[in-house]
Amino acid sequence: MAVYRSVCPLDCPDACAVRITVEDGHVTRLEGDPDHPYTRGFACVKTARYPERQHHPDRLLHPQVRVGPKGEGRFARATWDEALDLVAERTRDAVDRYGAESVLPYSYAGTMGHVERDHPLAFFRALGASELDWTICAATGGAGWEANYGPHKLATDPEDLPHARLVILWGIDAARSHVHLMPDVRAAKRAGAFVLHVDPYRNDTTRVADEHWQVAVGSDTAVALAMGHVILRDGLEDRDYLARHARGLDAYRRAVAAWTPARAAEVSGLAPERIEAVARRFAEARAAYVRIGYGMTRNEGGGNAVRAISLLPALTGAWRHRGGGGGISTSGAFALGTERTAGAHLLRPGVRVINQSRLASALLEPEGPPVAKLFVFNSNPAAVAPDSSRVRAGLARPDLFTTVLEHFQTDTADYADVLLPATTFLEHPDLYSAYGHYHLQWAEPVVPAAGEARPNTWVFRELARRLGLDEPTLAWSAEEVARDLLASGHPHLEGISFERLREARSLKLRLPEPFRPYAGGAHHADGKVAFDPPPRALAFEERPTESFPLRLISPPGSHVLNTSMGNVASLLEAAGGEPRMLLHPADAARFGVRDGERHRVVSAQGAIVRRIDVTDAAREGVLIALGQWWPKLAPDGRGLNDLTSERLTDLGGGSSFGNAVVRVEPL
Ligand SMILES: Nc1nc2c(c(=O)[nH]1)N[C@H]1C(S)=C(S)[C@@H](COP(=O)(O)OP(=O)(O)OC[C@H]3O[C@@H](n4cnc5c(=O)[nH]c(N)nc54)[C@H](O)[C@@H]3O)O[C@H]1N2
Ligand SMILES: Nc1nc2c(c(=O)[nH]1)N[C@H]1C(S)=C(S)[C@@H](COP(=O)(O)OP(=O)(O)OC[C@H]3O[C@@H](n4cnc5c(=O)[nH]c(N)nc54)[C@H](O)[C@@H]3O)O[C@H]1N2
Ligand code: SF4
Ligand SMILES: [Mo]
Repeated sequence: MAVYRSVCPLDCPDACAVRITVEDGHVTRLEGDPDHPYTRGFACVKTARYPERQHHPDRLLHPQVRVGPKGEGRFARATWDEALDLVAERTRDAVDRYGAESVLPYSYAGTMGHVERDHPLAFFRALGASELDWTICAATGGAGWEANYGPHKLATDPEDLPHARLVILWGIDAARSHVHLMPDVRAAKRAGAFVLHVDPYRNDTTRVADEHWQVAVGSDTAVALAMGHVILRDGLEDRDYLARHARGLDAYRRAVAAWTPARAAEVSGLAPERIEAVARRFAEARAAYVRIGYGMTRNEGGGNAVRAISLLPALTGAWRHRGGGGGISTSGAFALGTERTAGAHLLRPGVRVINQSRLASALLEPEGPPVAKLFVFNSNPAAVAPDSSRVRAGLARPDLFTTVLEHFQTDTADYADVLLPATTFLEHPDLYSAYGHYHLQWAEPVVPAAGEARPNTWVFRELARRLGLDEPTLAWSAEEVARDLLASGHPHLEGISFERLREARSLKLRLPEPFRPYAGGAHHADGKVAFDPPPRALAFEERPTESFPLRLISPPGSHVLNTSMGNVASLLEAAGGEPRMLLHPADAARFGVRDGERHRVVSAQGAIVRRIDVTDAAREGVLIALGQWWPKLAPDGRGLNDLTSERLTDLGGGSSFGNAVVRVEPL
């Protein structure tokens, strides 16, 4: 038996340092690293089950080539040479016939490792393929943040959070989606901080809160502007901070004048006195901390919501106080030299960019050349991309050639022409940054690859060779990629050599001491926080109607991570055996919903069958879907995204999963 160190690769802000127990070549245990200052000895319930996923009997072990119709998922075993020769030949065909932009990589965050996630992009850029704009998750929130603060998202160091005097968890279910934040929230609370949770869904995170604002979906901008209204009306702003570090305050002042707490109360359903009281408390606390989640970014007004909320700590100068400020992501501090490893130097000017949230349209109604060659890795678009029935129709196109590189035969893999087995984080080395803390990590393989599984980077190196791409960076090893990433020369990486990182496995960034991001202004060219143009509380275009009276949202499932753990039996069982939704008793009475039974949920895009639990944990008017399941493992074989549309958000061109309006019918 041996215990090795590794890093959880899942798309989660915590990027945990983990300890892996290996017995006779088998991974038998995964635990949080007790010595890591952020992980502090615990992993989450999902990843603790990774050994079951690692040795799952359904792991893909060999390359395969489709034999049945697309979507049926019947394959015959092939050798790597046969499979890669075929993929190379069909890629060359597509390029010859329609130009290189007919090739599209579809990837996202199956692994957050910079080697296995980002380096493959260099292959596609060397080829001149269409670019994929990563909009499915963080684009709206990022665009909102950057509109205020400029590039490079920074956040208060979570390790300073215990010093906050007031904590707002806004549109985040941290007890599920960011579990390692919770000990620090509790520490702040023990030291006397007031904790507010803002979420239409009363969940595990709400339990630590002193107060819960069960707001209407999409009403956050109005509420945050009303808080700004109270702060300015009562003269509670930090005038010195604003004079030095803000621009556009006059425009903001005029905009919030219209947003009285009474008006915000009408939109949000909150009592105006609660908005008044918390706004004053927020300013008076000085060290007020607002952790913004992605929940409120997943609708058509999400970018403005992030802007309105994240201006509050600037308005009161909270950034200047230890533990104050907040954030949506720490990712901007890592300052890795990603340009060459991801092939930015190979990008052709004007190359077609395809928005990932509109995959269905890109496949079915392309602007420009058709997508003839699709390459999917680190993602499961047949499940996670909006408007799945159209995504499936696109994937079923007979003239499309699709390669899928995966651990398992997902719903997406069922549509592959060539299905290739990928290694897991326990089988390949990688470098990890984080979006919830400031530790950089390196991990090495702890077990040999299952069957003939290969790293993504190996596959693209082989394809580059077959396609005659002689760009030298494409042949880089993981270590060469890591060395180049670390060589950006940014002060945060000073003294972090590859050798030191390999030895230590985890090193905290060299942040200025004390670390008070935005205390001295923002990253716009003029160094100011931008209050202009003021955030706008938009009336949604898509509103509940008589036919579709309920808003559908999909907070994180406690036992799954997107669809990545979606075939781990013990987790599915712990999550209730099948996907579930929650509905308020008043809505249940209105629509004839019987507690715990299956119903049909219908939107303008499609219909699925789900079991619905009746509970006032859901806000009235909101149907809550708990976590994403593999469509083919749901009772009706359909996924949540049969109900969602390709509508984009107000900023960043993001997906709008929380925008859908639906009705519920008896079966
Ligand atoms: N257990 C678990 N953890 C995860 C994931 C998972 O699937 N499962 N996914 C990971 C990924 S990829 C991501 S991006 C993060 C996302 O994690 P979070 O940042 O927590 O974001 P969401 O999951 O989108 O939603 C968070 C909360 O926002 C609420 N919400 C929805 N609409 C609104 C609104 O209009 N206003 C307000 N105020 N709240 C709203 C939801 O009810 C939910 O409780 O979690 C990561 N961690
Ligand atoms: N309705 C609705 N849809 C949503 C959301 C929602 O809240 N509601 N959330 C959205 C969000 S926040 C996100 S981030 C996306 C997530 O979308 P994705 O990034 O597609 O995440 P997963 O569904 O977890 O699928 C990741 C896949 O990558 C594979 N994988 C993991 N590691 C590797 C590797 O090293 N190599 C290869 N080749 N494959 C690997 C896994 O096996 C898994 O099948 O979904 C979005 N979709
Ligand atoms: S999913 Fe998040 S909390 Fe769970 S082990 Fe991975 S990084 Fe840690
Ligand atoms: Mo995400």
